[in-house]
Amino acid sequence: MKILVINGPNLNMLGIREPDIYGKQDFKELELYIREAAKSLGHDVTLFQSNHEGEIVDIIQSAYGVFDGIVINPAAYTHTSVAILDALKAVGIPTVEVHLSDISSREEFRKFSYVSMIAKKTVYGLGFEGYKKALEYFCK
Ligand code: CA2
Repeated sequence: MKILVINGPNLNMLGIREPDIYGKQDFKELELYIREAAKSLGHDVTLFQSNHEGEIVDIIQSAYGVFDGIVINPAAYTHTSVAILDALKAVGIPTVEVHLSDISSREEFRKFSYVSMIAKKTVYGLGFEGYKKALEYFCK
């Protein structure tokens, strides 16, 4: 399947700080992991990362009629962005949400996710492996 993987703000800084929460590996290693996981599952994957909410809305809109599925880690926008939720609703592309950390056991503000309102599945607390689990959803 054609899958668009979107990573949100600050994920490009992985490995630089907070290794206890997000692990020691950097963003390049995450992208390599996602590419290899997608290949092993037979998916055609496109990767996108942005620190800007509007750019994430734009890439979701441009996915309409092009991609069969979206895997998204909206990062901090998870907890704030009605715009990203609305874009996902607008395109109607099946979406799986991923978080590296266990957002259910961190600060109160991380427990709520707008994207979870539309996501077919949410995977959290599994580190890089969460992206593979998300890609596996599209093998069904
Ligand atoms: O656990 C996740 O994947 C998050 O989506 C990561 C976001 C956070 O705002 C969400 O609540 C949960 C943060 C992305 C990266 O943040 C960094 C912080 C310090 C050093 C490097 C990256």
